[in-house]
Amino acid sequence: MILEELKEAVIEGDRELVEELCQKVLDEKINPVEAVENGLIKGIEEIGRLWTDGEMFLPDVMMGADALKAGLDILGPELSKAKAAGDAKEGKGKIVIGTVKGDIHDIGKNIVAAMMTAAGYDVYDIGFDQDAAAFTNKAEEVGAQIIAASALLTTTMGEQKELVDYLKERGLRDKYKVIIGGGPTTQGWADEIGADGWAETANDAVSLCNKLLA
Ligand code: B12
Repeated sequence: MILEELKEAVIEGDRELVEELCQKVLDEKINPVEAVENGLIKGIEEIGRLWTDGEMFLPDVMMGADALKAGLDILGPELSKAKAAGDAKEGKGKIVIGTVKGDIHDIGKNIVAAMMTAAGYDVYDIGFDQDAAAFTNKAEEVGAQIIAASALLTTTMGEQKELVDYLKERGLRDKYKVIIGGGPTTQGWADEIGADGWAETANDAVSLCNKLLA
């Protein structure tokens, strides 16, 4: 099964094989959303487990992440097309997304951004290691409705609170819906810091945006 092969290729950190398999996904018209969720993500999740258990080391984790990203480069644009044929409407709203200051994890953020784009949102991705001012300035510049902040480390999730506080201090809090996500975050954390929403997966992130802007 190609999805299982994709997962294994990510775990092996075999970039060329991941690219080859992703091309095959497109050629054989396999649903790219499925390939991302049940192939690429499953692979990096397994890497996370192996790393935690001390069965894999940082260089191999990095190779796996690189292989996944190469696959996402191929499938990302197709996610948009796959959905565009369905229910997506153009110009649903503008979303600024990024990973918070001190945090370089951007795989989850990239997947969320791709799904949001696929759903018809205009997505402005400011990248990783971005402080509250960077999120805010971009949102002001493009006239966004939603600011989405990703954090993967317990040591950086506090930056999500910084963002909410930063907006409050500048009298901008009511102007934007702030949503958060990433490994260590929860709905409870979102409530605690006064964010407008939290989601566990990229699909749920899209549903959350739809709900917030309805
Ligand atoms: C890949 C990876 C890396 C790669 C990152 C590559 C990259 N470009 O992103 C590399 C090797 C560089 C790396 C580095 C580090 N990492 Co790392 N890394 C991971 C790993 C294995 C996978 C993360 C991932 O991509 N998951 C797959 C994606 C799809 O899932 P996700 O990010 O959670 O995103 C999904 C949802 O959360 C949600 N979502 C995500 N963002 C958002 C945003 C919004 C708004 C919403 C609504 C939803 C949403 O949707 C996504 C799709 O479904 C995790 C293990 C794990 N269990 O998560 C560790 C992990 C996150 N890393 C960890 C650590 C400790 C580090 C380092 C500090 C290690 C070190 N000693 O140097 C450094 C950090 C450097 C830094 N300053 O950021 C720890 C964090 C522990 C903690 N609780 O704080 C983890 C949990 C591993 C572990 N068990 O110890 N890492």
